[in-house]
Amino acid sequence: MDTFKSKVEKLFQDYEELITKKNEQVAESNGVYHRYKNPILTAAHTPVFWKYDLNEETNPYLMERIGMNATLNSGAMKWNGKYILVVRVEGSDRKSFFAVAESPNGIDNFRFWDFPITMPDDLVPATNIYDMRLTFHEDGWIYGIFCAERHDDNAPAGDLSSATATAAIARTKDLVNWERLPDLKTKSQQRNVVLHPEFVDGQYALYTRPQDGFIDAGSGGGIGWALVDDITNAEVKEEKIIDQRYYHTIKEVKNGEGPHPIKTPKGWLHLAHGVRGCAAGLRYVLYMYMTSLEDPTKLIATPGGFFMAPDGDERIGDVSNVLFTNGWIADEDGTVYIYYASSDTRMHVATSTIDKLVDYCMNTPVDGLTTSASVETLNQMIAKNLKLMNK
Ligand code: BGC
Ligand code: BMA
Repeated sequence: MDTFKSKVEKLFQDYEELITKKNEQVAESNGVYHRYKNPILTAAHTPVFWKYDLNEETNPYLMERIGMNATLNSGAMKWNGKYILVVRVEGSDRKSFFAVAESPNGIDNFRFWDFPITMPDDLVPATNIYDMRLTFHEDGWIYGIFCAERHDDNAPAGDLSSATATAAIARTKDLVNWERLPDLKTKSQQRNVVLHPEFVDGQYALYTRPQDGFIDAGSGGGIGWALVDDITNAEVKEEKIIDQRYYHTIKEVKNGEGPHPIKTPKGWLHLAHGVRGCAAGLRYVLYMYMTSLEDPTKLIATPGGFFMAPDGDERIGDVSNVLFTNGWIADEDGTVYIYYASSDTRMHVATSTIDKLVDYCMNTPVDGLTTSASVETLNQMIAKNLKLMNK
């Protein structure tokens, strides 16, 4: 008999089955990284007690009362031996908020903490917040830098779409209680701002992404770098572009830093997203680069092309043709867990190692920016290989 109680039990059973499902590496690989069979988080992974009122008197039909739409662009860190994601959860009302999910192994069994993060507001409350980058800074705080979006009140009456994007800054010691610091002051709008984990010349260092408007990266030029002396009143006075955009590349229209870079003996390893326009809209892919340990504004490796692009089911979602990343974890044994979202809908993991990623960055040919240069690079490799193959 389907009583209210048994229906609730079934909801919880199905939920447990979903979130404890074992994940497996996909067999095919290009040698650089491995994808996994199942997404690690979807809207269905949000707890039953977030969606349903479990009281029979107030919800006799056992209907969802609060809809969850997507789990996407998540910050990541290893913390107390657990793989932690600060997930961008989006409700059916289009608002996103942050919620912590943790896993014992980084690839499956991600479970949300009971409550989402209650993020304090800045002086002017934001309408939406999203895409947090986590940084355990050497000053001892865990920082979250994320985008705060507000309606642009200078827009003509009736324009309900113009908005402003600002980098919001908050810090915590326990991922539950967050201290909100004033939003970053800069000349332009900003998205994809990321805190470097170390002091540089005694200052906080930020990766920035200056933009002309809410969507248009325009004259901003690419991924920037800025030093800030006081993080509790952060202001960008000087911004230097360290990773530029170029015509007819995967980052022609926009690019933005992903998570903060990983320190390796050979340099800082960076993961970023690049955007190009096409008839289907914007296409977002992931790419990598490296900067020097001595001078983190200096590029030392710029592998050409994308590192990962939407594949199979990843291509389809609320905003199709998008891979986006703002979290990765480098484990003690050198394994790297890359957390990425597909099409603004669900979260995935891919694994590689620090050594492989450094090798990828150092030995993937750079983009010569023309078809002739690409063919020349290809010919060189073919000629060398045919010689080896004694042909
Ligand atoms: C969305 C973001 C998106 C941005 C620019 C925001 O309203 O929430 O996901 O990146 O617009 O398109
Ligand atoms: C952006 C990002 C993400 C999103 C992407 C695609 O500008 O900041 O929030 O994944 O657009 O919609």
